[in-house]
Amino acid sequence: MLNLTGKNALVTGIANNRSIAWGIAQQLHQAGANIGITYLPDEKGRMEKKVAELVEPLNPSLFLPCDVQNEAQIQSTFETIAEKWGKLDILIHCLAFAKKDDLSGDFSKTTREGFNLALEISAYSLIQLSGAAKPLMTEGGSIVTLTYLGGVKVIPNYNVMGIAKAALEMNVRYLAAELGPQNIRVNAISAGPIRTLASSAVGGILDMIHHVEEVAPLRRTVTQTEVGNAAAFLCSDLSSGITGQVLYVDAGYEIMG
Ligand code: 0WD
Repeated sequence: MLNLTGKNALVTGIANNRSIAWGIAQQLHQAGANIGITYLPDEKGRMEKKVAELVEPLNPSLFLPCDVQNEAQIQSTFETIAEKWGKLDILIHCLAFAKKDDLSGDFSKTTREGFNLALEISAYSLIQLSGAAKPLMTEGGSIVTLTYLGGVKVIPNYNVMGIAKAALEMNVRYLAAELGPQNIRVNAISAGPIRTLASSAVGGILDMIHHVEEVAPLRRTVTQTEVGNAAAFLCSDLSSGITGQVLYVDAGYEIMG
């Protein structure tokens, strides 16, 4: 049975009730995990308030600001985990960012600044967070990140984020190779398109969703809960032999020609 009792799980990337990370946090909680949440802080504290209200039913034992562009905040997050939890078992990396201008139009117009920003937040951050998690995963662990088919195939308008996802998927393999001897597994879920704040920045996302509904074997898109269930599996002992993989949770769309 899928049981995460006694596991400490840090979930990043909850912005609102549509966030994939919210679907994941709920399923980890339901499986019995002790939950810690990080949020992206803003100057007026709006995000903190909004996310705090949303996650209250999960009774998180840690609730911390963590902007992955801020080294000090990352360090402080993991210092708090060391102090309050002692060990970490599960890390959910569920965040990405690119400027809206870089998510439509000509890919060749991507600026150096836009490229660096997208790659830093969406791909480098997995290296940073995994590096910080490594010494705390003293009983082994599971790291799960979120990727998209646009990192493997050209999807209209996904542009620079496709490059970031390609880098992210390769990060998964290199991290899995390094951390495997410590029984830390690293995997990605490649989710089908879901309407969220982040995906609404991608030009033509609704067309893509309709296309998936017509073409995918299951003739529909997937839900945050379905992604959450797959994440819970990847975080549990049921997947103990799986690392360095990209698991498609996309109603089968990826296999279609
Ligand atoms: O169709 C989709 N929605 C898919 C999303 C299909 C396949 C994959 N994904 C991926 C995304 O690329 C991302 O990696 O899933 C992950 C989660 O995205 P989401 O749930 O679609 O989007 P959202 O609810 O917006 O959560 C992403 C969050 C940010 O939200 P906003 O919209 O405020 O940028 O990532 C967080 C933030 O909470 N985030 C950061 N967290 C820490 N530091 C940072 C940062 N610098 N920047 C963004």
